[in-house]
Amino acid sequence: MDFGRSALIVIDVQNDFCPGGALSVKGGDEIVSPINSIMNKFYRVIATQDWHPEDHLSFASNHRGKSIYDEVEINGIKQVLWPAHCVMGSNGAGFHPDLDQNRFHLIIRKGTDPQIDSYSAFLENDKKTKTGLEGYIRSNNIEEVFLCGLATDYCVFFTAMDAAELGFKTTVILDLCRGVDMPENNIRRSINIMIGKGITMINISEIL
Ligand code: VGL
Ligand code: ZN
Repeated sequence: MDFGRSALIVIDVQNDFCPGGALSVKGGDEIVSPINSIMNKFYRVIATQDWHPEDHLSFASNHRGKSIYDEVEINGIKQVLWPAHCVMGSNGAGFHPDLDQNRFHLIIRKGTDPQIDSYSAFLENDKKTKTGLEGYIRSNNIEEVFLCGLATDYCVFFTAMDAAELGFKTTVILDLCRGVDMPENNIRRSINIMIGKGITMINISEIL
């Protein structure tokens, strides 16, 4: 495989998405060391952090009478209500302590606006507001992106779909992702939609 001008995008490998965290993803910590082991293959390594203010609209605690995992519609945008997670500056928002941050060229923080969520590292959930990641990638003449991280069926999925839509050759390293799988079979459904979009699915063995 040719990694010429390609970027690895490491999505949300943060304490709150790992076992013991506020929105723990099963096996989230298992991907840390293999992700470290592939970083040096890529021209650029970009990491993202979910980075929410305390009054963020995605927190169930900010909606009277609502429970965790309820779905609501706010300003015409569907929103799953999550336990409070990745509060900016908190330990839960920090990268997993074993993740090799020294190799990051860029860190993108998303979901910082209290009134809008951002699963994708490219566009907020209004599908309009840009995070700046597209500009960085184009400025660096990067044509191909490889994705790994958390969660397969949320932030990895939406980032991959936007990357493909923007015209970048997009590959998901599936065994370096872990998902929420909520609702049931959401991971499988997300993978099928990504494949339908022309996104390539590989495993780490195809990189090492
Ligand atoms: C994520 C739910 C809420 C993710 C972020 O990183 O996949 N999921 N916020
Ligand atoms: Zn979030």
